Amino acid sequence: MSTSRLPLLLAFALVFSSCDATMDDPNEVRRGFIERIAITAFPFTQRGGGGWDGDDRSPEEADVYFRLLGTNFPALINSEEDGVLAPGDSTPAGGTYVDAGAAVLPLVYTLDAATVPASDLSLYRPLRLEVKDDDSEMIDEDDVIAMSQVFTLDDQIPSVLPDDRRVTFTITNDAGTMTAEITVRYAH
Ligand SMILES: [Ca+2]
Ligand SMILES: [Ca+2]
Ligand SMILES: [Ca+2]
Repeated sequence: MSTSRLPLLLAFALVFSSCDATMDDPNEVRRGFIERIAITAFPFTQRGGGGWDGDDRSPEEADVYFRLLGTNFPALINSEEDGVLAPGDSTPAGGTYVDAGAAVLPLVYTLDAATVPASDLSLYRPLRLEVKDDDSEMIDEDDVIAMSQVFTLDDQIPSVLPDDRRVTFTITNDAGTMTAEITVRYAH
């Protein structure tokens, strides 16, 4: 190789490496798409020890869906109403695990950005995950099983982003009785 070409090759190498750095730079991230929420633990009984349906009928296990809340109502995402898929769902609607106990953990909900537009989120929006028991056939309103601590997607960006920009992080409630893993695909 002629030595006269070396500076040119070095210049190309620098250009390509700086492109890579830009693509993977966490500072370039602007939005996050929530793709998956997996509830890995939640209280199987109410504080007094009773079941979630409280009517002495069996089964008493909770009928679990989630709402993703901003600082104000209404919910940004409601898994019961917003086309969130749970395994076994035959239609895009659904999003509730009926009579969910330890045997079915984790409760996995899959969010498709095409059907759940609200899964595209600003990085700085304060968010909370609310886990609820569906009581649609009863007079009472649905029970709140657990409410997570407030988080933002910006808080969860690692210093080095993986190539596919998918990151899974864990959130919990104050009491530590509910944990959920949230998978986000970060985007520019
Ligand atoms: Ca209930
Ligand atoms: Ca039930
Ligand atoms: Ca219920």
